[in-house]
Amino acid sequence: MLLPNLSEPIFMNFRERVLALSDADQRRSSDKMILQDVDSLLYVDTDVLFLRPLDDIWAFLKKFNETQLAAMAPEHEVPKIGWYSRFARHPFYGTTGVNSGVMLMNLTRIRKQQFKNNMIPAGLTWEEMLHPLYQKYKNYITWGDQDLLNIIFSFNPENLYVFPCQWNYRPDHCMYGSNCKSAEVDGVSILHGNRGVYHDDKQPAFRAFYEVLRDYPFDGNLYQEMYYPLQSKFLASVHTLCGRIPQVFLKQIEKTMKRVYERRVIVYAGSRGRG
Ligand SMILES: [Mn+2]
Repeated sequence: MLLPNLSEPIFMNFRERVLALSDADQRRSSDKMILQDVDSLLYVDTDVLFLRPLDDIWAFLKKFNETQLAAMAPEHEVPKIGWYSRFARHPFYGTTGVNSGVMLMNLTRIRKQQFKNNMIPAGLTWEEMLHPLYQKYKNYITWGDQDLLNIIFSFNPENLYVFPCQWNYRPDHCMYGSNCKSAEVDGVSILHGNRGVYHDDKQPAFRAFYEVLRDYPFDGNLYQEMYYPLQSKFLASVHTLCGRIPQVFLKQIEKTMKRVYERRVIVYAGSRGRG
């Protein structure tokens, strides 16, 4: 099953509701900890595009060891040019921090965990910890929820599973040269068009994906209406470093196309067999 324990997808502003960041939000909400009955969820930004089935990222939940309860990709692959390593004025996870644009959360474990923190020696639950932590750091944080998550997992690194950059692929992974090794091998799995690149002319390779997926008719022909337009838009982006690696961007689309085609052939052969 694609989303165990979720009878239907839930769409809401997770950034505010799951993390309950602002003062106003805290006072207003009588149900502080939401989604009481949800076991696990995938939390994503609105500027994220899936280039392969959702089940594939969901499968990481099963790879968690006993202490892990959330998963994210690093914020950068190169500490020398990463944002946190150069500019952060608060604790962050690892050497480059993590990016919260694509995050898996095991809420059952999160609800049970006592998190280490730098406010009191005893552990605190997620719910008890968030607001005081926000108060403590609000003048030092730049990237909202992501900074708070970095602070939390800097004190509790054993609770985080880090998945490779191909699952949260951003312009930082190619605009100064290709630095996401896992995408070079397997292709981009989830594309994250941060910096507004789906809507401006700075990274035409990213914009190509946004426009082609936006215009794709879901009953359409994958080759003619997705793959071919992507290839031709890529040709127009070779003047950028990201546009010079179409194989990295297109590999998972090719695989998905093949999977869909094979499934159709099997269904067709099956129906003929029964007839
Ligand atoms: Mn984003």
